[in-house]
Amino acid sequence: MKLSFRWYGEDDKVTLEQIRQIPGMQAIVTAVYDVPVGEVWSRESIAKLKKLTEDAGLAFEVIESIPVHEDIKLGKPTRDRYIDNYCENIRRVAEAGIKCVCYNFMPVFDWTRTDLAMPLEDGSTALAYDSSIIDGIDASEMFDRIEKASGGFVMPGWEPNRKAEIMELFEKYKDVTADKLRENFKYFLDGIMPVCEKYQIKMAVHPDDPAWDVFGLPRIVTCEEDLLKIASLNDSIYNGFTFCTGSLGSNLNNDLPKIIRNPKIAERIHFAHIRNIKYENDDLFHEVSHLSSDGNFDMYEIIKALIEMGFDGVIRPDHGRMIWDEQARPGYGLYDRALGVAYLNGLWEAIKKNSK
Ligand code: CS2
Ligand code: MN
Repeated sequence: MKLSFRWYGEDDKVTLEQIRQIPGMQAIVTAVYDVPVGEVWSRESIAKLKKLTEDAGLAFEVIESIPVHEDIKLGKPTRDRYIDNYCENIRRVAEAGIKCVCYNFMPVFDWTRTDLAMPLEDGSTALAYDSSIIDGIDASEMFDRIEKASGGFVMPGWEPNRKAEIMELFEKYKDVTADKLRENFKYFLDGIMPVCEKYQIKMAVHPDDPAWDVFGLPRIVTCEEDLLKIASLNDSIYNGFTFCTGSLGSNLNNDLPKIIRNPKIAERIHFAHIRNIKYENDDLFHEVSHLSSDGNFDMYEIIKALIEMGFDGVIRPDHGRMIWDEQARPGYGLYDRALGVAYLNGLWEAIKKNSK
């Protein structure tokens, strides 16, 4: 495994110097953030990220994400232009040394939460999701809640300037069923895979978060069966997955170690996100520290399954809690994610030594 940390570029409060001091840290996961979705990233922006990362002694290895334009997910005639742009971005990041691109295929929104700073018993705060709230409101109401709760930080997909287009987008998705979305996914994959093969870029689709339909929008990356269907959309091994425990595991019916142990899935796990969540009741889950005993997942079994299946890709801690009075982007502070890395290091070393 190659340990990595997500870094939001020069605006990130967490610095590359801090990241480098985390034990075992090797690589940075980042993206160009100032280009509208669907457009081509400048070579200069990519080169700058690479230089900053490498000057800090870290590897420039994974892009998370190159977002997929809604017209591609909707299957609009304009999608070809956006797929061409996507291919161009793949070429450009590959030329800068990138090996893997994480992305998602969720309509309209990336991860959804009802609370960005839910107080936990120990005084920390964490992101939370309460179905009983979501099930009772529409997207625009949700949008308002997030804007109020974010304390100046923007959640991916919920940028303030998107509010106006949200309801319009909902209208456009009205006739898009899960099967239709999957067809559009195949069209996208068929369009980009030849370029991925040529430039050896492993595409790693991120599971939907939470792993079920929200606000009536279809979601197709939610469980083992979905992953197998995606694998069959395009045979290329470059058509792979980000194994995100917190997202897939939000549906407790998903047995994470079992999914990893499916050889058809394991061979396509190109990137891993590790975090833990805890269900308080049937509706409400919140994020917790990475420790198994703090949440619903058995991290030992998850890491063991990855090791046993020969995972040798890049891995990163996903969201962390806000602890020690840190003020940072929700889910993406330094401290709790760094503690998560320390724990991952421990699990990895112990499992490796025990498996000899
Ligand atoms: C990330 C996702 O913060 C997170 O949960 O794992 O936002 C991820 O970056 C995207 O879904 C990938 O496109
Ligand atoms: Mn994730």
